Amino acid sequence: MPTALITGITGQDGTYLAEHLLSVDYRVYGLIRGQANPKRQLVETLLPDVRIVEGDLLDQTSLINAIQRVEPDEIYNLAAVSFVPVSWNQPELTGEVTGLGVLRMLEAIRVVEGASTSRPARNGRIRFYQASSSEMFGKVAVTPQNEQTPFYPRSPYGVAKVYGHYITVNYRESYGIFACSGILFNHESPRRGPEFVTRKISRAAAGIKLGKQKDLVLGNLDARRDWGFAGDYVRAMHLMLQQPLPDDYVIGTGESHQVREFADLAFRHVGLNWQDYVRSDSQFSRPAEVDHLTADATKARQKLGWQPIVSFEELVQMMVEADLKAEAGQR
Ligand code: NDP
Ligand code: GDR
Repeated sequence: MPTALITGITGQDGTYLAEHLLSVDYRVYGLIRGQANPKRQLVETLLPDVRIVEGDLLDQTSLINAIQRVEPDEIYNLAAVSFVPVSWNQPELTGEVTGLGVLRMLEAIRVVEGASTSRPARNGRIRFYQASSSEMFGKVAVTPQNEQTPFYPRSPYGVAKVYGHYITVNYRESYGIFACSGILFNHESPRRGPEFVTRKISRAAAGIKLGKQKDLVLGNLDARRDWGFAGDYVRAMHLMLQQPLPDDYVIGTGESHQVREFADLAFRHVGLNWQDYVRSDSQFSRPAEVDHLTADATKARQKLGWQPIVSFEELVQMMVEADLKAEAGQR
């Protein structure tokens, strides 16, 4: 039975990936930080078969200890400061966790596998997945974006992810570590954090429909994103680590939509006109915006045989339906 270690197990992707790996007979460990992390209970309830191991991306020794204890075949590094606006307010923390945290994971693998510049881990057992991001493309000059598109990050988060991406490539090339970088475009679900725009909209549509919320204030309604379903994207992460050679892959649907289109569909699903409830305010604007992202996932389709199943319309409906149920349950 293969063993996987997932960092970021308490996040959206961590829970879907754990479910997927358990469904294909993995032993799954999740790394949880902090002395009394309130999300630990959420993981224990939602994923009782996941074993917990303690560690923090800020603490090198804890990562070495975790790998020595778990002896994983595969490591999925999903942990990060992942909310883009936070990265302007806490740029140093973002650099430490989202950027240098990747280096610490790779160093932990290198140390445990005993690799050095004179002794590469050519037959290294541990396969590593890094959660890279379409935010690395940022201010794009080319649409759609693929593995060859240059990076132009627009936030401290995007800059930290570029470091994480290149250090992953570098440890692969320097030490022979089986390290892959998945450049994933936005993916959402009913488990998405409420601070991200899609979930903010789906919760508001449900709340307004049920008379629990009056209106919704957003930032830039014109931004375009390539939004897919998180459950589809975690399959791609797993597929990357099953290939004969490590490589980097862009993952996305190839379709982009504006924030206002997401709002339109979500409100229409509950029989309301979004323009009656949504307004835009500069408090949610960003110092530097990423205007438009669209994936060219041809390589993933051809080499991994991966393609998304859930459409944009189905995703919006799934999220609004889940929030209607959640809001009604809280009454
Ligand atoms: P979430 O924000 O939902 O989860 C982030 C996770 O990182 C949480 O489990 C959090 O744990 C953990 N974490 C934060 N700081 C530390 C730390 N110092 N040590 C250990 N763990 C820590 O993110 P998603 O699930 O949405 O995304 C997963 C990864 O994929 C992230 O790296 C994100 O940047 C990247 N990504 C996401 C995309 C998306 O659209 N969702 C697209 C492209 C990339 P805690 O509960 O303790 O805070
Ligand atoms: P993003 O996701 O920054 O793309 O990063 P987010 O949902 O936060 O923003 C998407 C776009 O919507 C615009 N927007 C708003 N965003 C938020 N959060 N709140 C608002 O009120 C609002 N109004 C408009 C934003 O300006 C932006 O253009 C996500 C994260 O998961 C990253 O970790 C990941 O790397 C990328 O997706 C790919």
